Amino acid sequence: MTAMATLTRHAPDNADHRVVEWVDTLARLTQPDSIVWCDGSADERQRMLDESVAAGTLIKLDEQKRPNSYLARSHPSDVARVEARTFICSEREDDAGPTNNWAAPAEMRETLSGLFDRCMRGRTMYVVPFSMGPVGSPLARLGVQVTDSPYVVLSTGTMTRMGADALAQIGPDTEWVPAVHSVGAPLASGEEDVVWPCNETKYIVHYPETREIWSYGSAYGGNAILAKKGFALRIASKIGEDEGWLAAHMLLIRATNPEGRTFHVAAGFPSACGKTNFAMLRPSIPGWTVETIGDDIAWMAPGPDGRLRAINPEAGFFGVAPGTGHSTNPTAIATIEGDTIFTNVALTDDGDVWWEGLTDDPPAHLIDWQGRDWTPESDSPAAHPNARFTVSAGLCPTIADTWDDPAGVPIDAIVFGGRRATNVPLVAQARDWEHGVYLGATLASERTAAAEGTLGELRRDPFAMLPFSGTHMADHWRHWLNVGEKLNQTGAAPLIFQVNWFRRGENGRFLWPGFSENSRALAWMTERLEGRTDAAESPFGLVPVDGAIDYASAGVSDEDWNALFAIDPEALSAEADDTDVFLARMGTKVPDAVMRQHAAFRSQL
Ligand code: OXD
Ligand code: MN
Repeated sequence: MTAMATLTRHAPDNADHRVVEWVDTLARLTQPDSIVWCDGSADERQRMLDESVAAGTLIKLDEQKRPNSYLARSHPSDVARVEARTFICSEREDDAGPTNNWAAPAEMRETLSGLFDRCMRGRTMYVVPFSMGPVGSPLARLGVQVTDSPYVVLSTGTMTRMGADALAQIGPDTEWVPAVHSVGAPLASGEEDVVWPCNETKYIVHYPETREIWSYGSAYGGNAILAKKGFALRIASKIGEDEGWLAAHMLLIRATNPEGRTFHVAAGFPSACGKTNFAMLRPSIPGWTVETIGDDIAWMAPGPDGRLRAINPEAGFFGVAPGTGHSTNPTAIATIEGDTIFTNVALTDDGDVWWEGLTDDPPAHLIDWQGRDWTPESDSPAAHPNARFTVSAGLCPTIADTWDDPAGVPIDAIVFGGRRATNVPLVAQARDWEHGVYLGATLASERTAAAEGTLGELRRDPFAMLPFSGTHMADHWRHWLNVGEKLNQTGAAPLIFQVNWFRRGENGRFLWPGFSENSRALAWMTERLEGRTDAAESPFGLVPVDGAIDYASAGVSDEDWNALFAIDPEALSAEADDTDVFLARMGTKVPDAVMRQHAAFRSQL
């Protein structure tokens, strides 16, 4: 028997032969010391947690303060997604579009074969089968990741339905996404490992046509948990385009009004716009509840009844810790009381975790995310700004009982929101689906705090998908238009809205308190869905009429309320000019409908 045959003997008996052969080929290329097929069991997880503690990759937190929880500290060079090293290798460059890094697939394959050659020497290759979406759901999809990082296995175990049940779904005719990951740090015989192996050279590569992902050099978040941004957004956006459904960078919530009527809302925000806070919103309006279905990604497909139905393809939250606090997001704080892996947060002297924004006052002494002594006088933050918690969605106290319904939930409204200091009103309803696609296509955040009455530099983030689309952005827009057309045939298309919690007044002061008070905008959207309130025309669409939103109860003055909806023709005209440049950059594929909507926006100024 050959050495390799010895290795692959560990494949479960029911593993599809294509998966086994694929693992075999990768093992020959990367030459790990051993191969472990993960079954997703609690025993396996505990064993890997214990091994990671022994290896120093994880630090066990105090069992009383933070039961069954761990802290990881990454290498200081491996702390976030690396967009500049993320590639969409479609056959034609024009199918990746101007917002993606493109490389010719054949050339990239050659580069990667070189990098992956013997890259797992001295390490274990884990085979990690997973389902995105409830196992067996018609909306779910399957994948298998191989990785040489136990931390990535543990993270994928939380973020997906991982293990034997997923593997059992893969039969001879099942489509599954192969995802190959290595930290790129082979160990010579007898060489001691470091706590966070990685490589300065990084490649996060997607082949949309063949639905493959290859990632090298990083063990951090979206670079390495390939089920998340790589599969559920980049590859899924291409699958969705081919099959007629939508992969969206959107949270999912269920809102219930005082009469008990429920509404399902999908909302897309660029990274760092308070998405997790909105997914776990505690409404300030009496009688309302909001429950969480997902905090980051939604897969939405026209259902048998003609309505758009959505699942959260993930099973956990990979949330940004800094800024998540008892006052800003008590639900997230309750979710991570235990059973959580923290990465790059600070360690307290009593074995718990801390980060900027967790409490108003920092502890007197901490060990910072790089393992150094820290006091409030230190000149760098205790937690890395992109420090994370990884936790099961089921532990969220506001999780909806339908969050893992295999049939998904029917979507009533779709919301887009950016971080805008100027121009964009608190809330507006798109006039129709086509207008909504225009609002999504031109979504932006303002890079710098703008002086009053001027426009800051706009960072366009169309559909909040800028770093996550596996296709040409203009093709993404056309696809949304097509899906809308189909939904409109049965009159069942969700309404589309735009929100902005971040408009500023003089001295850069926020005009809207945000957080719980955002429920007032949400309630207005549901009243529009029910036809209970009128709306007024504005260049951004339909906005609330006087008296439709009780802003006084949110502590907002009449003056600030008016400023939240103020129209400054000069600044709007500058914005329209910026949009011209942006649309020109997107090239000739921009759908006529988007150009038509842009002309209509301009004509209203
Ligand atoms: C995320 C992101 O981590 O959008 O979810 O960057
Ligand atoms: Mn995200």
